[in-house]
Amino acid sequence: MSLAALGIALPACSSSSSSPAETLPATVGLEVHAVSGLKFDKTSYEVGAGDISVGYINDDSIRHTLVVVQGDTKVSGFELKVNKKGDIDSGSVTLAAGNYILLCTVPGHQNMKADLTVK
Ligand SMILES: [Cu+2]
Repeated sequence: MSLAALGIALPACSSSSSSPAETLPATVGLEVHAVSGLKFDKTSYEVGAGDISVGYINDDSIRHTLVVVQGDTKVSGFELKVNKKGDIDSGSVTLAAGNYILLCTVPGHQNMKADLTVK
């Protein structure tokens, strides 16, 4: 084992770049794509219970959102938005085991719906 890397000089600041963070976190537990035809890429998703990192990718050309609903109740504090093709949003939501629905809340997109099984 070597500690020789301790002498590396880091740049003092990085004020020049302001590119948006449009990449997925390395450890996404649930990846959902919005695709053309007002739908998600799958009709059902499955993920382990707990703190779930969700990535939402827009493969369509219009704005979409992603919320989680259980019964008639939206899971509070979680909503992802992708405004245009190629947009990526991510966030985390804590879910107990159970059956949920993924929805897009944009008016007219009520067919964007998928089952989410948390186990
Ligand atoms: Cu939508």
